[in-house]
Amino acid sequence: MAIQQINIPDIGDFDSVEIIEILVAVGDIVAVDDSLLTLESDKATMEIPSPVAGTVTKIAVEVGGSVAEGDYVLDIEVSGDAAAPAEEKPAPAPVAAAPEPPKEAPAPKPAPAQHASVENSPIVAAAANKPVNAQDMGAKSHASPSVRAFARKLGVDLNNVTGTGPKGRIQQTDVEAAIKAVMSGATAAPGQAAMSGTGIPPIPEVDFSKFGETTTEELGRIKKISGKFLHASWLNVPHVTQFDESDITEMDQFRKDQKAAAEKQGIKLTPLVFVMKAVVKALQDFPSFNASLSADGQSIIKKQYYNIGIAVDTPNGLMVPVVKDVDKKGIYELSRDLMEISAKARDGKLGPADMAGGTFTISSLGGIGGTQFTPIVNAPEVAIMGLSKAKMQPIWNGSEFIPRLIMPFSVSYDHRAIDGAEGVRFTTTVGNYLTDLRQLIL
Ligand code: CAO
Repeated sequence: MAIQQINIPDIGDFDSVEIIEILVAVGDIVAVDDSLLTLESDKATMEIPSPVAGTVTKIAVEVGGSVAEGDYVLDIEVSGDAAAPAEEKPAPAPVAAAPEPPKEAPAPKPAPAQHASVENSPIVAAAANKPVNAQDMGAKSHASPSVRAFARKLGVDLNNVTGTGPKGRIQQTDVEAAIKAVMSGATAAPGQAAMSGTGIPPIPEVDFSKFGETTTEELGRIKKISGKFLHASWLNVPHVTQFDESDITEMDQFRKDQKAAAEKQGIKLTPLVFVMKAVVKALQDFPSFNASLSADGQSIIKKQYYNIGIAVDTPNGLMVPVVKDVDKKGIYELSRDLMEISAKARDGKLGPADMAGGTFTISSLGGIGGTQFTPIVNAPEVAIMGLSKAKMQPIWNGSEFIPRLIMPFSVSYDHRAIDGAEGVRFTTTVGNYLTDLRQLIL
């Protein structure tokens, strides 16, 4: 049995290409066209197929090394009849990184080496700066053909997989992690998202105990439920957050003036109820904020009722009960409703009806602190307001600095439903109403 030295075949216009994988080991039995090495240029990857059948007896190269056409890479002890005389074998053209097959079509077999046209391969097209056709786009993901084949077999679109290998190269473990994420529900199903290109790359799993002590606690039931809604909104809604602030000096003075009277009726007046009223007035001015998109995303459904969801921090997690008909209620009634639903939320006594029918949500962290934050839209609503802590600040009135109570706030909105200019007009309007509550009765 003869030992045949295997050299790098014609690989197109490349002087030196990196070896990113050695797919065989000494002692491995290979058949003709079995892949031996994976090479990668900055444009694409290609596998070097074996021109003979036999047993690998020596490997003369290493991962990370570079090779060019004609370079010796390994020895194969050619087995019996299977071995074709080397000179009769056609020069195996490099198989450029195969494009991902269309969903309906069966995975195409790589063209046999002897028929592969170097001129038509994506690697050559890219290298020659020729336009690469749509199918060739699959070559964009850095992955060896064996990893591509693995992904293809499992129906995973490599464009949706994050590579953790050198230079972001996708490895088999990355494909496995992507599948795992889909199976665990962290992302969409492979048939849908992976193939349609809307899947998200998974976050690699890390064994944190390697770095120090850890404890693992299961998330509470509410957190698990709200987490799914938040994640769905984060992924589906193109968010924009508009930051603003409002001078609420007069508003807060009015609130303090009313506080004692309110307390006599068992009511605790906080800035939030005034904000609710100001928001509803602004929603009437800007109906696109009191709306939802239709399921097909082609229409906007504007609501003529004003039910404000209030994010409530409970020991079990975030809950969003809804205060109904805010446009029809006075400050005291709203305060009563707010106290009632937040108590119910904290006691875990909210029913489904208490949380249904919201048209816009307010998340108030003002009682806790913070300067600004980016709330996540409570989809299918299209906008949410975040309130932060009001602080006394020196404001220039044209001739001197005067102390004013300034409340920062933000509004995140679904950019499909609301334009940026409308976004800032809305926040400016809410801010103006809060600065001068008298406008609410105009
Ligand atoms: N700036 C300054 N002070 C504020 C303020 C603001 N924007 N908002 C409230 N305050 C003050 C209140 O006036 C009150 O002070 P006093 O007792 O001196 O009057 C104090 O902060 C506490 O208010 P509160 O939080 O009890 O009442 P609230 O009406 O403002 O809020 C509720 C009610 C249910 C929204 C709130 O208790 C809560 O749960 N907030 C957290 C919401 C949350 O977690 N959001 C995040 C969602 S995303 O993860």
